[in-house]
Amino acid sequence: MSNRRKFIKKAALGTVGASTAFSYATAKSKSVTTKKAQKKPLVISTWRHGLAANDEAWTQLKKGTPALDAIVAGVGIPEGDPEVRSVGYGGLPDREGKVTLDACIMDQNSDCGSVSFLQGIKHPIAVAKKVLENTPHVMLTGEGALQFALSEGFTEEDLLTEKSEKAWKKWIEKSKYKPVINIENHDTISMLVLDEDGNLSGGCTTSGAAWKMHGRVGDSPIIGAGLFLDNEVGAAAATGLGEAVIRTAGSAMVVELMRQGKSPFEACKEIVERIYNKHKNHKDMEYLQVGFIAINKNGEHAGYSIRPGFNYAVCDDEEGNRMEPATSKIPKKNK
Ligand code: SD4
Repeated sequence: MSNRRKFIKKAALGTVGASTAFSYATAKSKSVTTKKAQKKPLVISTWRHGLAANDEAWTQLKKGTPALDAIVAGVGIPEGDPEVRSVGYGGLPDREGKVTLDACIMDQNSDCGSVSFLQGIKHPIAVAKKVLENTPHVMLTGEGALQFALSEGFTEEDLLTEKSEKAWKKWIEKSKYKPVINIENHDTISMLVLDEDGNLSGGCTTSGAAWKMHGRVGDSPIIGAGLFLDNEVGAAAATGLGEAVIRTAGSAMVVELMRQGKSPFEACKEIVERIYNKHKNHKDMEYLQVGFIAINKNGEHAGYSIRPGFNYAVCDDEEGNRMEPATSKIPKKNK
């Protein structure tokens, strides 16, 4: 059986965790640990749609495709899937019924590219990579990002599916902005890769918060907020309420704590707790969800969120492609 088919089979059978092949770096119990992959490469992605993204990225990496291209191909799967309502085509629109997309990508040399408030282009992550490669800049936004994409050969198309339009029309009946945790607002795909050579890279792509104001940009295209890595240390990425992640420079802080010697688990936990504490009396607290994933140079990885419900997909040679639960600050029963 080919490696790819083995992975698909394993994923379908739900081959999750629980192997002695993992060691637990800061272990007290399995639920509070950073997990260590035995071999490179390693790919981790936020949420269940991370499984399909990992599968594609993994196939590419195994063919010798460079990590950034593997990321573009991997997260391109949920971007192109109309059933994934929080990323790319089929993503839920803003309050004016416009699908606006944010994405960024970063490589081992700290080179990065980003697009924000981009409309009409199905694969913003691919445009972000072109920004990295073909411009002297890091970020392009709105109309300028669209013009750049078109000049690079991307095609403009309508990204609002019938289903998403219907959902928007229902929403405008009441027009109340109160994101539903883990459903409307928190399914950005972020992918982190430790490649065969031990180098780190990452990408992040989203249609952002559903029913946001027109022009709103979240954390996902902002290097240091939605995604950050330092090839000497580790990589981190966020999902959840972008405003809270931007206020705290979330992903950059997770990487900085790993630089100071914290494990991915400890680093994610500390920043989630900081965000929680900073928002205790904030109007956003009622629906605040933020989750981070992180990996370090040794292939240790972890996920941690404010509220339960967050999980991430992990793919390595030892155990294939499977979901791992993230630990949450607020226990399940208090959800
Ligand atoms: C944002 N962090 O735009 C993103 C939301 C998210 O699926 O995770 N969406 O705030």
